[in-house]
Amino acid sequence: MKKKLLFVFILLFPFFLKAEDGSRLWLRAGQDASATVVANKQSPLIATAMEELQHQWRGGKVHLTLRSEKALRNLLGKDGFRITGHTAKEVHIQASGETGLLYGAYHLLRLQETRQLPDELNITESPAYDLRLLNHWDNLNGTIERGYAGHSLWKWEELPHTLSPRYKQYARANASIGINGAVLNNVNASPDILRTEYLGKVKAIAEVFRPYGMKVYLSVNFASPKVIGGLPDADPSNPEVQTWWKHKVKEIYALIPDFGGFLVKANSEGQPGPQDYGRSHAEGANMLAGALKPFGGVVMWRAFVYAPDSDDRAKQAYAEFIPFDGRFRENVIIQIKNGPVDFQPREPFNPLFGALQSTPSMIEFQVTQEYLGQSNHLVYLAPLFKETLDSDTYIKGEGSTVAKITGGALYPQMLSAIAGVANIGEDTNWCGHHFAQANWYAFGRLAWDYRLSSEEIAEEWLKMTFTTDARFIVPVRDMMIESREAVVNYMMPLGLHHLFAEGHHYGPAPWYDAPGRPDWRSVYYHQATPEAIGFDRTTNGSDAVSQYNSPLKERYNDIETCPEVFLLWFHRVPWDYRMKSGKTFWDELCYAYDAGVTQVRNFQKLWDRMEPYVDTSRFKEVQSKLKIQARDAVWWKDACLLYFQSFSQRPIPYEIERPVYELEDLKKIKLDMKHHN
Ligand code: GCW
Repeated sequence: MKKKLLFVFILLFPFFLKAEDGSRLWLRAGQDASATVVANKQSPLIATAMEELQHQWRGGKVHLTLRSEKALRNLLGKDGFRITGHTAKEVHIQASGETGLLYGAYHLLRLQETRQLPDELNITESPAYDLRLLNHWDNLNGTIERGYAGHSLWKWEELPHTLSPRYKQYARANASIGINGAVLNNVNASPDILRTEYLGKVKAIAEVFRPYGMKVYLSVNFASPKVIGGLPDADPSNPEVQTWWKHKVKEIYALIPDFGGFLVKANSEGQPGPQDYGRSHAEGANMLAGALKPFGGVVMWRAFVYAPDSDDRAKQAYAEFIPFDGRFRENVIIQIKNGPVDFQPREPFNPLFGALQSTPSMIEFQVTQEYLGQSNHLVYLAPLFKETLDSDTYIKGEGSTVAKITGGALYPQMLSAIAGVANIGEDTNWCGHHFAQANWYAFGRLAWDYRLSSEEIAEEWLKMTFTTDARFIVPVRDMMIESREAVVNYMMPLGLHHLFAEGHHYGPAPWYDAPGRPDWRSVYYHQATPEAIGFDRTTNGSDAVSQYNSPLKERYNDIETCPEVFLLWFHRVPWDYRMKSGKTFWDELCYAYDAGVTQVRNFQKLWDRMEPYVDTSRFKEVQSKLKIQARDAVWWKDACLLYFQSFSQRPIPYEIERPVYELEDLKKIKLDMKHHN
């Protein structure tokens, strides 16, 4: 009888998995351990490390040792650590900075939770980038630009007196993956953030972050001295303007001694900047850098600039910034989006990487999925991030990857940095989609070590977020890895880009051709005609290829050697062009869209088989998001193929699924989502 009961219990066990809401992220370890932890120094930061280990570590006694030897400091930097000893007996974490001890503690716990702990420990780690930052595009009114997980975490109206418990949970989650700073507000910045009243609120957040090694940064509006300072202008060569910034920076550091610095979007998409006064990006950035320098702050100056009158948006950041290479102060870093246009499902890397040689550059990724199905589509972004990081710029011969350049391994930079536009909001599960948490996680892990593979990161995350059961891990990991190619296939394969509906950037509108800026219309990007499709960026066209170093420029310039994934990015391709597969271009395009739909359908089937391993609520939530994704994939496929067919005048290959929508109906869809361009 007893045996029988046990059998029934085991059989039913998976269905008793406790409902989970995703609020604990990847930090679901039991808090009931009682480890012995000792440290050779006491401080709030070390106390965080000790507390985490005491409650979660199930091995032997842990010694945290802060050491001051120069050799160790050179080896590990301030954030690196060494872990030695024996898991079950005694473990030693050593570092030359307090943050190193904290990261060492989280590393040890991660090995425990992912069941990767060896008996003998001998680990040395130090991060690839000094500054590993999230950029929040959060507005002071609580909305988030391109945020798909609810309102902002920052409750400006109740700060500084009321501190939401989520500030601490947020800092802890970041620290656990090595993220060490956050820009709190939108790059389309309200000048109000610099008012004394708001700085007091920022200070309160900084105090919650500090014991987790997280610094705060702010986006600033270049016109602030005029708007809130009452000056007649914000001209960087005006001594009054310079003095205003100096005083403002002094005020900030008096409140927040470890304040990180400023992020600036200037003369971009209507934001004010030095060009309003005939001054250059360098003059603008240097003025702010001068004010921050005495306090050790940095200026992250964005290179996301494009004007409507250029013949090719993709060329502009390079054209505007290269003339100023070497003219920026040493605490300025140019923050460059991964691709030359705008966070598309696939872009070649931004040619500014590997072209700016005397100015530090940093990479900006978008973790929030503005152009990748937002919080409805399961798209794991590590493969996208790695594609850019691993891209070879050839600036110093083969192997000059974007990662090495931005990480400071090719030319010396005072600081190296990497930023990800956050996908975090006040939703219970933080990111809107349970699997979007993996993108926050992957960003942090790659900022720490870009050599980690997408697979390793997915496995770590899955084990901590769901279960360590291999029957779940292996297939779901493979689905995650495939998901990035899937979204490229059903949205914009073969080098297509920016076919999005205006404003919300969610659904397809390849037909979009309304008056207004040409570079905000889809037809600008695909240029389909009855003869061909694609943007000619070759030496015969806009010549964007020449912004890349040899041998890339030659490779991209020749339609025969251009990687097919970038074909329409660089070339106009006749509909009957023969692809490597032997198919015509038109057929290849149809098959790619169809493959994307099939991939999502397979994700649905796979997920349903995973039901025994996942608690009911998360299982169902992911299941219903996959349904939306499958419907959207068909919507994308039909919209793009039916529309492009009106140019190609060729049949959709008979083996593939027939369209189920009418083009005219799809053109009428207007989603009620409020966003500008
Ligand atoms: O991707 C585009 C977005 C804008 C954003 C801009 C930028 C913050 O559509 O919403 O503005 O990029 O990065 O500045």
